[in-house]
Formats: sequence, C-alpha cells, structure tokens
Amino acid sequence: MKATAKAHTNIALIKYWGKRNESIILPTNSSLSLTLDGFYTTTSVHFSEEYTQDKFILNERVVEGEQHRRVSGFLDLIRQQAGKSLYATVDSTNEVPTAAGFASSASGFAALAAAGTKAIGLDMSDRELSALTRQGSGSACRSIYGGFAEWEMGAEEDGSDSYAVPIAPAEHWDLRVAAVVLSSTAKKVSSRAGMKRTVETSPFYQGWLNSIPTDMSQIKEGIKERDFQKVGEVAEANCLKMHATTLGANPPFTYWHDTTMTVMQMVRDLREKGIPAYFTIDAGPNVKVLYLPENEEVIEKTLRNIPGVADIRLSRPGQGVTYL
Ligand code: 2P0
Repeated sequence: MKATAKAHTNIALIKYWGKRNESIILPTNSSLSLTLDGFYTTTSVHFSEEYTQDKFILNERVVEGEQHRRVSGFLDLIRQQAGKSLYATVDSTNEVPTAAGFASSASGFAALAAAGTKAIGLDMSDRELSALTRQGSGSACRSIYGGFAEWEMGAEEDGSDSYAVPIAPAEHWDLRVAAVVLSSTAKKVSSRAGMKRTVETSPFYQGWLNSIPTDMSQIKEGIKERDFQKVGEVAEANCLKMHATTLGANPPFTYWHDTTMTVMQMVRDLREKGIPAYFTIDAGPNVKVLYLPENEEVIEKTLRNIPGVADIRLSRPGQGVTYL
C-alpha cells in the first residue's frame, strides 16, 4: 500500500481569490493557470496496519503542528473515500523554494492526493482527483494537469462540479515564466486570511467578480491562438484587479513591496522598448514575468540588475501529475 507521485506548482493567470465554502474549499470565481516545470513536490504515501498515527516528513524532517494537521485531515478524506482506516507515513520532498514566492501547497497537495489515492487502491479519474485535491488547497486542483488548466468553480453545494479541466497541454505553447525573488519577502497576511478578509469587507470585490467571465473567455482565446499580447494583457490586468481588492478591504492591506513596483515598472519599460513581457503577482511581494523564449536573455539580465532583486528562477510549461 505504497505509492509515489510528483506534481508541479502552477502560476494563476486568472486568479482564484475568494471562497464561497471554506470547509470543502469552493471558490467564488473560476481561475486558470499554467503548470511550471521548475518547481515540484515528490511525495510517497505508505498506509500500514502497523502505524498507530499519521507521520509527515518534509525534506527529511518530521513535521508537527498545523502542517501535520492539514496533511492528516486530507488523509482522512482519502480514507473516507476508500472506506479504510489505516494510518500513513507521508514522505515529501519540495523543490519549491518558499522564497521564490510560489505556494508549495499547490504541488504539495496535488502530489499527496495522487500518491495517497494510489496507495490506498482508489482508481480515480482526473476530475475526481482534482476535486479531491481542491479540498487540500484550492490552487492545487489545477496542478493535476500539465500546461494550461481551468478550475471551474461549479454550482453544486457538495463541490462535485468544482474541479480543474485541461485547456492546453505543455507542448501547445512554450510560454515562459521568470520568478523574480526579492531580497525582503516577509508576508504579513496569508493568502487564506487575505482572500477571506477581502470577500467579507472589500467594496471592490463585486467588481472583481463581475470582470471574471470576460477575462476568462479572452485568455482562453489567446491561449488557443498562442497570442502572447492578448494573454499577457489579460493576465496582467487580472492580477492588478485582484490586488486592487485588498486596498479596499477593512483593514486595508497590500502584498506589494517597493521592489514589487520597481519590477512592474521595469516590465512596462521593456514593453516600451519593444520587448514583449507581462507580469503577474500572487499573494506575496514577488513578481512573475511572462515572456517568450527568444527574449529570455534580455529578460533575465534586465530583471537581475534591479536593486532589491535576490534571484531569478526561469520556468517552462510543466507536466501534470506523474507516478514514480
Ligand atoms: C491562485 N492564490 O489562483 C491565487 C492567486 C493566491 C493568489 O491560490 O486556502 O493556497 O489553500 O485554497 O490555494 C493561494 O491560495 O488557498 C492562491 P487555499 P491557496 O493561485
């Protein structure tokens, strides 16, 4: 009863920002992402009658506390679906530097769901696996697939129609992402708390929701046509709208640092010089820059030279979940 799976993280081009159900994680809007090859988690799950509790090992260290509770709670969902009550040892290796501003929860829960269901003997479709993964961490449900994936918000109360679906595989389009790692990255509001506060208090939140259907159909067209300008413009505007909602929250907050804005301006400057590039930002200060392979050198060099930038990590489109 042992299995190992690998999953990559993803970057949202249309952001998931808000829940309508916090316990089974149902979103208030659909979202769309690109899975990235550069950052991934490999997880082994072993269920055994000999275990007397769940054990969670991350990067060779035993983890206790809140992180252990989240993993164990997710194993409960797997046990429930399988009708079995065995404890497990979960052994994870994260190739997602926390400092790069990628939530390791996306690749982490996708790998855990894939390995856990396989180990316990459940045979799941991609949609079923995505819906299960969603309950560990929302953004993780998109990491089941490689390339571009859409998390359809669904309408059912039980979450049975809230899962990700593939939009285009990694091979469809070599769209690249540079993760700009800032020297100072202290994050005061977690994404979970930030989206909750925004949904409950920001007068801009309804405007955000109203803008999603158009953004979603535009970006899907752009992906289909491999239209970089279209995809970049929609993704950048969608990111700015998400961040605008936080300024309207009570109390107000922002994830941006001064260097965040410097990088954003540098990307606009690149465009003015005729080098196509667009940015997107998640619930943190780091910026991700979208670009095409032919501009990799100039993009990397320009970003590296910005004061306050600690590192640049380049990624290509990545594959979905694989079993090792
Ligand atoms: C996203 N983010 O679509 C958005 C954009 C942050 C900004 O998904 O509470 O860790 O576990 O469902 O998925 C971060 O939130 O939140 C996130 P939970 P998650 O990628």
